[in-house]
Amino acid sequence: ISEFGIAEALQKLGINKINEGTSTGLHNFSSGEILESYSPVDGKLIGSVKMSTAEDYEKTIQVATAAFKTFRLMPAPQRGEIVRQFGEKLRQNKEALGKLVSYEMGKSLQEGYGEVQEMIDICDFAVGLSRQLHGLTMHSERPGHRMYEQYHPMGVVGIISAFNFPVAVWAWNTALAWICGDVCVWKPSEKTPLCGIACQNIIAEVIEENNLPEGISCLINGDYKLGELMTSDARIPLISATGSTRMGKIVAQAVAARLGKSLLELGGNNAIIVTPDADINMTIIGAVFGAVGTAGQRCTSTRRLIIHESIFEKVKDAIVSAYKQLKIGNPLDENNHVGPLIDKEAVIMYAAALDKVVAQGGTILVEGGVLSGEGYESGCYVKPAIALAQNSFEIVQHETFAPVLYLIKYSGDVDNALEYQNGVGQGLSSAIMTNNLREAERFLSVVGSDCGIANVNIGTSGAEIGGAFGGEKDTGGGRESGSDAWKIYMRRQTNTINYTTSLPLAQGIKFDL
Ligand code: UN1
Repeated sequence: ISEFGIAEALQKLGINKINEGTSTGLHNFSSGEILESYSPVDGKLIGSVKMSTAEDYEKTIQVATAAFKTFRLMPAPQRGEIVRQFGEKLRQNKEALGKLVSYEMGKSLQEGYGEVQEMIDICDFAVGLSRQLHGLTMHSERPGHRMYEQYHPMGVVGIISAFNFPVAVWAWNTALAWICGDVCVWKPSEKTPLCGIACQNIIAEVIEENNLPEGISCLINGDYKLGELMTSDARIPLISATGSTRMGKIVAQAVAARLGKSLLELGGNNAIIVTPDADINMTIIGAVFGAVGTAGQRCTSTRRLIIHESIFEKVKDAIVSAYKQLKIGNPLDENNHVGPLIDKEAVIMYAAALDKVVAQGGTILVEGGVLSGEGYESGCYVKPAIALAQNSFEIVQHETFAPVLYLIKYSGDVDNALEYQNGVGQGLSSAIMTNNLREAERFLSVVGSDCGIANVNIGTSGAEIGGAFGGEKDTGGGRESGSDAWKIYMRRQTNTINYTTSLPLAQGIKFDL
């Protein structure tokens, strides 16, 4: 471990052997059971976290609710200054946090650093936005009246995040929520609890240095039961949840039952359409990174390549030979392309998907398998696999969170490819590889991709923070990060002001007393 500087990283981030899983920024406490975090990289215990009980949760929500009462009074640009300082701390901790992300989650070191970079980027974005929380002004139909809208802070934002982006997704939500004047309560994935502790330690410094109300950033740790406390809690007006479609449906129903708002970022089943006019070299780079990056555990990972029959053999041969170059191993070693899956459960799902695609009529083009022996002791390393499949196979319709890529052949024009592309439950990310303007525009048009993200000559993963991130259908419909995604963190108020001495009614209604 020491050769990768993990021990130093843990020390820099204030991670102990046993950590309190509940934090209100200035106080850390917890009375629950111990959750151990093992690295998928080498199978070793990294550290433990004491989980939050229902009582710990209750204390936390009370502190958060109280913090909101003062934090909402701070002018938005001053809140932006707090986020700016948080971004600075992230810059100072980029190496340590990136290493922890890589070691606890298993993504490559470059991707670990990239994730921290996304946090820094969203902080910068939020700082500028803190002076731009604009509402519109409208022309009133009544003389001597003025109409406008304003956005007010909403309250406590509950964040439930997934293991695959253990730090960035939290930052996308918090950086925006904070400039909007909200306070946050975060439940990270049970699979990456130490990343949560590290982030909370970083923001706690900013809270302390600025004498901010304790509770603007809270951390809780626990399983789905803690999530249920959050989703059913009317003191949390917005729940932002990232994870599986199955989890999202449970969250959405619980939040809707109390008429709360939810922001859902759920599964993807992302495809790249490769047309006869595609640049094959670009296609291969985009497809391979999309399919094997983060070991296929991004919600934007490329799961399907929909290839025109006229170039099918050429693309197939090129991608099969590219897969032969892939080095699988310790993700902290920058010579490796593919790290481990998150845990053994994920390995079982990966293996089951490969069995299923064969049982359902598919053909394996690049053999999968679980690796064993030196360097693979954790049992979480698998070979990225490729199968020839039909879009209609049940397994192809399903999001398998692993490096399994399906090649699907289409004939005729791009509309046939679009039918496959859109013919799945999920609607997160999509891409077309083509130099043909007509095909590209068709793909982006109203009859084109039905996804929240549609790219031309770029793969499906690796979105920048400046755009709104999210998707339709089973992906849940939420948008976070850039563009105007901030609006969901605020409540909109329409104001009409009458500066005359009479009271005319709208719609010309007469009401004489
Ligand atoms: C996710 O997988 O949950 O587009 C988010 C990307 C990243 C975010 C992925 N910026 O791949």
